[in-house]
Amino acid sequence: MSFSIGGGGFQGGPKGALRDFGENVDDEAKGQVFNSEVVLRLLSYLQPYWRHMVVAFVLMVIASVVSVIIPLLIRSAIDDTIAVGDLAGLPPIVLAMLGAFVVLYLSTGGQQYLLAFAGQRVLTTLRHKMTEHLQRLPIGYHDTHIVGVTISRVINDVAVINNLLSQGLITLVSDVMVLLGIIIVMVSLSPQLALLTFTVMPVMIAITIWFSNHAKTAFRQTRATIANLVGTLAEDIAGMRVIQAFAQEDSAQFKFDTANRDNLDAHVDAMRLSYVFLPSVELLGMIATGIVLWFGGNAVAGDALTLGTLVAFLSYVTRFFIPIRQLSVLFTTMQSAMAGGAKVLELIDEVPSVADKANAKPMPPIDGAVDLRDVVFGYADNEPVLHDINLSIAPGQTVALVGPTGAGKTSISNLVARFYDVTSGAVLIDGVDVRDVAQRSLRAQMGIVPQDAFIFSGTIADNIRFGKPEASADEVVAAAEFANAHDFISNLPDGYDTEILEGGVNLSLGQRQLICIARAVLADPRILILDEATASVDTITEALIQDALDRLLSERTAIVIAHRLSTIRNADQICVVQAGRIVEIGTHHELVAGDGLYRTLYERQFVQVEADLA
Ligand code: TTP
Ligand code: MG
Repeated sequence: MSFSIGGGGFQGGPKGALRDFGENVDDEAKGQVFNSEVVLRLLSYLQPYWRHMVVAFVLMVIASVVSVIIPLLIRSAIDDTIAVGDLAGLPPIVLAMLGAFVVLYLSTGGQQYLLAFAGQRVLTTLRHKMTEHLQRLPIGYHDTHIVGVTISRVINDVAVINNLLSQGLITLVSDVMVLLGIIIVMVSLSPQLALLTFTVMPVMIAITIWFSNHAKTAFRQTRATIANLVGTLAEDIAGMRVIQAFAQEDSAQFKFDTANRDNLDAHVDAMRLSYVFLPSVELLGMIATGIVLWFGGNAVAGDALTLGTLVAFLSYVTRFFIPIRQLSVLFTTMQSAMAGGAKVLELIDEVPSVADKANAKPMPPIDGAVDLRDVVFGYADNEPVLHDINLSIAPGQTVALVGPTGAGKTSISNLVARFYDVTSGAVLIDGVDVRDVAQRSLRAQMGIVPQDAFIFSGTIADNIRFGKPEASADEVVAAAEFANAHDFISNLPDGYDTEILEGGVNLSLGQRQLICIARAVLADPRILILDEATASVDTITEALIQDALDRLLSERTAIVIAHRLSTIRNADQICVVQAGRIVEIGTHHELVAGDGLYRTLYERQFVQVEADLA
């Protein structure tokens, strides 16, 4: 179990080992093309850019009108000048067409620019909102959600929403407008030819329905499988050391390949759009053109229709199928966006299980009394892991929690830091129930030195400064000296400015622990929670760490999940935790004098160490 650092509430590493990321596939949204609730809520993010959207809309209307007018200019060029041999009228029409193309060019370009401008900003806002909310969600949320899937929400799902908000909605309106415009003009030019063109519509509708039924599942799967792929990859990279150590590269590769192939299959399915549907629309367009050419040609020969009208009509038939094709592409974009949007909103709506009350006040400066009263707690409902915990710690005392693995020591410390709320009973600090005060004001006065010594990328100084970013260079050095970290840091070529790689891998475990202690020293918390590392370090480092800890613990209330004999011996109280209960409590001498679990543990575990040290 990783732990949080210095009051920030950060998670140590990716979770979800050996979990099947595929669980996600089933709960993707139900393939809706339009979910008004999702769309309305997402649209509200466009609100700050309403001016951009209005201008884009106006440009879109202009572009639609111009594109419907152009074939009419061609018709006029043929019927009014070329066909009657009066070429004097041709230049103005050509000029008008050039003008129309320039207007089309500018309005389309401007519209694209405005949409991209607003869309990218909405994207950034949504990502900001999501990460802000992720930081508010309690550790319990992060412990139970797969890192890769969460990343996929923030990166991929948000991107499909952007497609919808920026391009999709405007395309929808403009395509419908162009389609209506073309239909009106076609009917007014020649009702008979228009009706003939529309004969292909039933086939068109049929294949659209066929396609949408097939694509629905496929597009849902592409979203789910990409989340799965990111999840698998994130876990592989995080667990690379273990994969290589156990020579399980092949099985990890197999697992990844499976996820990769699922994603491929989903995409190939979805690609039906390109290789079946779109050519079909194209074909129908050609058939319609053929029909118009045949009947229209005859009509022109019989003087029932002018040549210009026929040419204009042919141009409309071609254009008629462009918005239809775009609308069907949009249809799939909408499906992805509804699914992605629902997921994004679900994350934003996730109610933190540990939340500040509406009237939560800041925690006053802490003196350091900690009381656990009749505490019962479980991570899952009806599965308590802690029972009837009663523990009273006076300000400045050090309490050591000892006991077998899985007994509930980390869980007790999780409650004191309020990473979780008790099921019943209460945790009081200076007599104040931790649920009545603002979480951050509470944790800002607490320090946590985690078992796995989490180090962020950045310099050593940045890491020491983590809990108190405004600390001066002198303060950082003083904290490092206090923590016995100064010597090793100043021996590094770049000293305090040494860049730490992700996860702190270019530092030894002992060095990382010393830095974490310096971080806690600088933050100077009134209450310190320390999950002592069991990993063995050399005896000199061990002595340095112990010495630093002794000083760190002496000035404040401390709850130590203790493995070091000296920590335990010097503790004011030792709590022996077993199966979620405190079974013994007392000082080292009192407990050794008894014949309970502590004495057994002590004899088995520590006496040998003591003999070694002597
Ligand atoms: P812990 O409180 O983690 O037990 P521990 O800290 O005493 O053990 P160790 O010495 O190995 O660090 O766990 C108590 C029970 O709670 C155990 O059954 C696992 C469960 N648990 C969760 O379900 N979720 C959690 O996040 C944690 C920390 C524990
Ligand atoms: Mg633990």
